[in-house]
Amino acid sequence: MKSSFRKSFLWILIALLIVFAGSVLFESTSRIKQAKAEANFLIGISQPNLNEPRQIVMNNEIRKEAEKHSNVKLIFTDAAENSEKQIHDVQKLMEYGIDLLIISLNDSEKLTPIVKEAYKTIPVIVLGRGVTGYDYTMFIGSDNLSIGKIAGKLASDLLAGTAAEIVEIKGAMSSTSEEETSRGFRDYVTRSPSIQIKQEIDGSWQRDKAEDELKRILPFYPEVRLVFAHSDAMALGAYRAITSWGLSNVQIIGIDGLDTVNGGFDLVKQKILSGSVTSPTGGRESIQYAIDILNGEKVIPKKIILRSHLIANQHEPLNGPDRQPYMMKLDTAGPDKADPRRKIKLGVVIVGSESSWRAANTESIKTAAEQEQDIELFMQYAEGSQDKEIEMIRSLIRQKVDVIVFTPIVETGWDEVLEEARKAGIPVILTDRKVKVEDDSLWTTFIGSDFIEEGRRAARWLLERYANRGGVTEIVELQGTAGSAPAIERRQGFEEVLANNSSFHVAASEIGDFTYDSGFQLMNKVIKDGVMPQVVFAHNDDMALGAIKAMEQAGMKPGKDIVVMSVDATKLAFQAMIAGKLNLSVECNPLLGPQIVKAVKDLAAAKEIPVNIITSEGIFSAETAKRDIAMRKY
Ligand code: GYE
Repeated sequence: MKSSFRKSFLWILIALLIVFAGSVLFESTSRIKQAKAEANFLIGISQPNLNEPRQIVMNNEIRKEAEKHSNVKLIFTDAAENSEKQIHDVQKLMEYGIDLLIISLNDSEKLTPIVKEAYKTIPVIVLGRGVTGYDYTMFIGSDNLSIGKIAGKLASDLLAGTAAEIVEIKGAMSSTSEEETSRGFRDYVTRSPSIQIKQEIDGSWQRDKAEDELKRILPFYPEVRLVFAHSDAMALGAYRAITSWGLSNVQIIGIDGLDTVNGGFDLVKQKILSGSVTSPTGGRESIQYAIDILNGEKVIPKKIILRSHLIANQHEPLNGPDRQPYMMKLDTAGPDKADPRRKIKLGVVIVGSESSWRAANTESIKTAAEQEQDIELFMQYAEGSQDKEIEMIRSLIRQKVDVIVFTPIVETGWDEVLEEARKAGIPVILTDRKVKVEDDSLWTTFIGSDFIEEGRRAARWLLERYANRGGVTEIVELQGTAGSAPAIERRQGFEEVLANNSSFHVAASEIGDFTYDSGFQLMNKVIKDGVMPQVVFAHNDDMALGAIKAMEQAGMKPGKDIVVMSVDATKLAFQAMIAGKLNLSVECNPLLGPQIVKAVKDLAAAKEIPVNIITSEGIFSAETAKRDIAMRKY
């Protein structure tokens, strides 16, 4: 009797549980369906966890920004630090029919496949840690190298001249982003021979683990004067370890700078930390770009890197002078600039006639600026001379323009003139090419391409097609202008991918200047030197076309018995691919005008803009050139 009663009770319990579970599922699904019905846009946000303050602040920023749009509804998921669960969360969000996915990855490698899968049907914005490859709509992150440099500069200032030992607390011992932060930090502190980084410890992003690990090693390093922790949570753990040993003269620097209880902002104000470097979450920006993407906005960058700032007691608050380089002073530099109807005086210094890419780039900037009623354009052409560029920038400073946009022909030699622009309170936007300067706050943002990735793409295409051709494939590389970012970085990316493959050998690497003539002359020289390459890799289309001419004059069949690859993907390149003379052109998008104008107007509106805005690009081969040329805009 008892057992049958127990059995029927169990069956009733199971039935009730099923009904309850069903009603919950029905309720949540119907709520989701209702949300989708109400909203024009349903955005899913997949978080790796909600126990890191950073992720909570990210969600709060997302909610706050989304509240500005009544037609947007959000669904948040929390993977509780479990990658398998995060994969399931994304699958569930897709089943709910979200229109766009925003994801902060628990583990880049494990989550890349599901991001790639989602990207096949909806736009995907990746926040923070990157995925491998480029199968997503947009990446928003911060610059770990720059964060490390800012922390390293503060450490050097704090320890100036003293013999000191440093302990570094990392969130993970073998992650790319962590290595970049460390590299930036060392870039500064290793300049002082009296400063030594004695030990790296793994705090696994956790406050308590950082405390325990530091407590364990402190007795062995009595000369420790500074701890650099890669998160404020771990920095607080370090503080607890230091105070538990009764040490008083050890300074602590953290990262994140969140304005939350026990966040970096709070800990610096309490003088628990000597400084913290902000690492913006990108939550606000992710919704701003999500709306643009869902509204079909054409100009969507592939990557934006948000600027980091130092929060430290001896520095002015964030809206003090160290913010000035990023914020245009439209309303403060004198009576004529106080007039809200006044136009933005935009000074532009361009390389000048160089290549068909350059012509398209110049036209894009000119057209975009001239279309704006509230922009007065001052455009100057430097004809390939750095000295002329510097002189033109100085003339724009004398004319008191509001913002300067320029393409640095080469990477170095800009510190002095950029310092003059900063002193004049004029923000500088770099377009197309980057600079190498001592203080990166001398420029406000870089808008252009990822040249290293362009070089990698050319090499990956070559590997995919010719890795098994047998023997060694001899390559001739025609480099762009010596010292220019595209030449340096395309070569870096190309050689990085081929580095471990003995089937490919760069037989000759000649330095050109991105012009047709230099391609023609260099290829003639290579042929006269008796080098018989199977592959020619030119850093841009114009040099490739010049080299093709030289090869044809020498009786060769470029594109057939010699593989010819280049970068830019200009219309001339498509015509050469259709004619069977060029095999591949990696896209380098010159149409930067709209993004430059957007950045200028954001600056004028006193908005902080990303430190890097990287354009979206692909690769184009001869096989599909006839189809693709119809869509080309340059
Ligand atoms: O590839 C080339 C131009 O700086 C990315 O310069 C640009 C390069 C481009 O002359 O065609």
